[in-house]
Amino acid sequence: MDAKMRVMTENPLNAETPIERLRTWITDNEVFFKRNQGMFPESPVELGAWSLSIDGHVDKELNLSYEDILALPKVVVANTLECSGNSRSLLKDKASGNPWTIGGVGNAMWGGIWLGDILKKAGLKSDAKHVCFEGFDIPKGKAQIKFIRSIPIEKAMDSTLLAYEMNGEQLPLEHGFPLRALALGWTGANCTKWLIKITLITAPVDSFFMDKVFRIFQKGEDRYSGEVITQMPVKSIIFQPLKDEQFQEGVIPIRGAAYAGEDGIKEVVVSVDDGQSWHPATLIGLDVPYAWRHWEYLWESK
Ligand SMILES: Nc1nc2c(c(=O)[nH]1)N[C@H]1C(S)=C(S)[C@@H](COP(=O)(O)O)O[C@H]1N2
Ligand SMILES: [Mo]
Repeated sequence: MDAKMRVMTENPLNAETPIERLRTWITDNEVFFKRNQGMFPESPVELGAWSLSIDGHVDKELNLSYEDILALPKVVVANTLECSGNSRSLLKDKASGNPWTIGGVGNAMWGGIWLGDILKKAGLKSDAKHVCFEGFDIPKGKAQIKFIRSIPIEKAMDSTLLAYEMNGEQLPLEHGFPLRALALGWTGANCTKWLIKITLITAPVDSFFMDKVFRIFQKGEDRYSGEVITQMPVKSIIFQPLKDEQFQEGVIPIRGAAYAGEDGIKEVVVSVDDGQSWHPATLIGLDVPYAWRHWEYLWESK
């Protein structure tokens, strides 16, 4: 792994992208943020020994080899992925968890197949309402709690990818080799890595990672009563200048990326006086579904 990543924990590996490396529209694989609840194998699984099973409320159970997956129509799509804990360390109210600054997000081109294509092959029973994903990473700690989560059938049929390539390379080990889910525009927790099993179920899965975490709730509230985190809400990060960087008076470039999950970005405004006045930024670079939009504001300071 690139030594320049900011490693928060080693076992399991949790590391954020150095801020300067967020400045390209595509985030390089070697510095793309890595977020793990459990331990993944130190070396890649033998592809011959790997398969993906699809079971539960389907007409026909499937067991697909890596070759079967490669034989399906390939798509390559952009997707900005963010951990829902990103920017946590910048909150005024302290929140527990990995102390992300703004590097828990990245944008990549992902190659793979539509999950909907496989689900159509399996045939959905009429009561199949949620799609549950299981990876083969090993839970950490005594509790042995696996990272198990599900997404609604509509999202699974409409815009969820099973990816085996990341930025033109084979999906890296840390990012879920050989296959991961990507619910496009939804937070990282909806994108299970190291997939081995997909189960069609009738309601959201009853699991620790569905019920106790990745929900929106306030301090002191019952976690289970909170809404499950799905799409990424609108947000912008600033990756230039860096925090505490000093300038002479003159033109100071302010640059960042804005993203809104399944929605596009229409405009970005910037304030350099604590919100008293706002200035339109220029949107730059590619404008592609599910990908962040880069922007720039040239601040003429005096
Ligand atoms: N199997 C498995 N999938 C997982 C996780 C995990 O711990 N195990 N972590 C999730 C979380 S919380 C995030 S933010 C993303 C991070 O993806 P990345 O490490 O490829 O950036 O993976 C998700 N998928
Ligand atoms: Mo996450």
